[in-house]
Amino acid sequence: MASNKRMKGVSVTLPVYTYNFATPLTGKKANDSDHTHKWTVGFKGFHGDLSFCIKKVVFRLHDTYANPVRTIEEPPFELHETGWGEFEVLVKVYFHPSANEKAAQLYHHIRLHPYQDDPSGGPWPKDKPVTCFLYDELVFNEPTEVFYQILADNNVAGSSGLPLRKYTGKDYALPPFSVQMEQEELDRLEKAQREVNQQILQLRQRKLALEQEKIN
Ligand code: SLL
Repeated sequence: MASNKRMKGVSVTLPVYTYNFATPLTGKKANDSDHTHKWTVGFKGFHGDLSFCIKKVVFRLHDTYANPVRTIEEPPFELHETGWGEFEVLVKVYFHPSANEKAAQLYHHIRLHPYQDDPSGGPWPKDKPVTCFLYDELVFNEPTEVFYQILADNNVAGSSGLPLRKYTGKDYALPPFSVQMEQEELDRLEKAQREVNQQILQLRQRKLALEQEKIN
């Protein structure tokens, strides 16, 4: 029978991401206030609906908002707003009491503007949402037996839930993260490490040669 005893040496990682989508306001809405964009900010995992372990998500907006603290108690854990500037949102994730876990704090930078041309080469289309996805992980160190069982029942223990292949479709609302993307990043890091090691070796040899020259 699972209990509230903590599982020594066990750690479970839940990959998650925060996101935002933004589009410029048009027509009357744009003229009636100094707000320039409508946007959505949210929090999700890769294992589908996370309400089995998450009780609520609190988004703390910039102090220029009248009520900066917004609580979302049900999935999708997302919030729709309008505004004029980019800023960092504090995303506080609260777990069900049965999890016996402290709230987790993540940060998401709300992006409103495209900082690059469209991947097709032309300027960013006016009505195309600007998106920002940030990957993060919730790590449960020594979870209670009860919580571990809940995580296992929802396929979290032992699987990252990340899609295997890179996402190449057109749905702007889907995050780009995948096992393939992670592997490509690891390959890039390994290649860079090899190059740096090579340069260190060459510099050492050069230093040695110069020292020899000095002695002779
Ligand atoms: C900036 N550092 O200066 C940022 C702050 C704050 C954005 C951006 C508030 C909307 C409202 C709003 O959009 N704040 O007034 O209700 O760009």
